Amino acid sequence: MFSLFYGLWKYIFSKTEFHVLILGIDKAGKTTLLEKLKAIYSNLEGLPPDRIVPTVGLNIGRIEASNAKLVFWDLGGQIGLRTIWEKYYDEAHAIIYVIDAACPARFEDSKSALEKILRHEDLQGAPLLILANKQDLTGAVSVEEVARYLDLKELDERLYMFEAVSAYDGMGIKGAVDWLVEVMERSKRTEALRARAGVNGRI
Ligand SMILES: Nc1nc2c(ncn2[C@@H]2O[C@H](COP(=O)(O)OP(=O)(O)O)[C@@H](O)[C@H]2O)c(=O)[nH]1
Ligand SMILES: [Mg+2]
Repeated sequence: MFSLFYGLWKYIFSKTEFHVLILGIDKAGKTTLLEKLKAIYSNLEGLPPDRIVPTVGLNIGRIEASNAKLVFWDLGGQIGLRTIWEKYYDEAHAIIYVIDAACPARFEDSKSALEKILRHEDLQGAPLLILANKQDLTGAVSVEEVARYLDLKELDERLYMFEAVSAYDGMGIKGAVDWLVEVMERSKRTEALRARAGVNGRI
C-alpha cells in the first residue's frame, strides 16, 4: 500500500517539477543568475532542510514560473568540480549554459566545456538555453556574436535558444525562463523522465 501511494506521489511530483542545470565555466555568472532568478520570482518557497545538499560547489534555487515548479542546480564550474556535474545530468530536464559575453579570452574554454556537455549521453535531448551574460557591461559582445563563435555542430536534434541577459539587472531573464518552461513541457526528454519515474514508482 505504501509503495502504491509512494509511486503515485512520485508520479504527481515528477509531473509538476522540472530540474534545470545551470552550467558554465567559473566566473560566467551562474550563482549570480541563480540569485537573480530567486529575486525575480520572489514567490519562491523555502527549501526544506532535508533537501539541502551540503555538497561543496552546489547551490539550489526553487521558483515557480508560468505555472511550473522549477528547481535550479548551480554546479561549481572549476575544473576540479566538473566531475560532480555528471551526477546531476541524469535527472535534468534542461540545461542553462552561462557564458561571460564580456570575456572573449575565455570563449574557447567555454566552448569546449559546452561541447563536452553536449556529447554526454545522460544529457541527450535536454533542451539547451545558452545565455550570453553580462550584457550590462560595455565590453560585452552580442548574442549573435557568441553564437557565431560557439559554432555548435551538435544541436540538430535539440531544442535550443540563445539569449542575451544580464544577471545583474535581470535583462532577458524572464523571456528565457518562459521559453525554458514551454520547451520542457513538450520535450521528449521530459516524457522519458516522466515515464521512468512512473515505472520506478510502480515497482
Ligand atoms: N557586470 C556583471 N557582472 C556579473 C554578471 N553576472 C555575474 N557577474 C560577476 O561575475 C563574477 C562571477 O560571478 P559568479 O556568479 O560568481 O560566477 P560563477 O562562478 O559562474 O558562479 C562576479 O564578480 C559577479 O558579480 C552580470 O550580469 N553583469
Ligand atoms: Mg558560482
